[in-house]
Amino acid sequence: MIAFVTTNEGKFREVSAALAEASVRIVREDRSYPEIQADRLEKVVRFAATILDDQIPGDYLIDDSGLFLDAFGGFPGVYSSYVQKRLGCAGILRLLAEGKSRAATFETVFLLRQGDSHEVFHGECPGTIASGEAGTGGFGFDPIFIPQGATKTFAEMSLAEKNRFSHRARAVAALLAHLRAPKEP
Ligand code: ITT
Repeated sequence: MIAFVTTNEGKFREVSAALAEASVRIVREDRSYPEIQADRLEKVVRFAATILDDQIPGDYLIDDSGLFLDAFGGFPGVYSSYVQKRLGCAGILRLLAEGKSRAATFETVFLLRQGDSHEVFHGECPGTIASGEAGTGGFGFDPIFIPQGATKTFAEMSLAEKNRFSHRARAVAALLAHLRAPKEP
């Protein structure tokens, strides 16, 4: 059994639904861990693992995600949580007024600790920032993000639909490929 360590219920719902399709079960461990200031999500999860390794006895999974805006060199990126709390979706829409590029990418990095090993998995979803907020599903920046290939925001999609496009679902696919790969003897 893998513990998914997250304070974010929305993440847990998405990951557990995607893994359930492959008959992999996870349990939620609702606790926070230190997130360092770094330029890449991968560094954040790798540092967090050095703390969680002593706190969590068995196998665990963590997810660090961010919204990267082209117009601002990737900001808020690793600072997405702070920006979501302080500015919210409305703040992002204000920043993008005045004809700036609306291209954006969501990224997720997972770290899986199994036994003594740490494995990292990435998922990305390119898209655009909508002209206004739409939809009530999902969480965080979902009301303003339209993934490439869709005409509505993540917040206007069902969980299953979001999982067909999302950064997190792509990270789940990479995780599943690893879990299914034959183990070294
Ligand atoms: P953890 O306990 O797992 O760290 P968190 O919500 O703090 O939960 P992150 O630091 O990874 O998670 O999230 C960064 C921010 O990006 C946060 O404000 C989220 O709401 C937002 N976010 C992450 N994934 C998202 C998604 O799929 N859709 C919309 N917003 C998302």
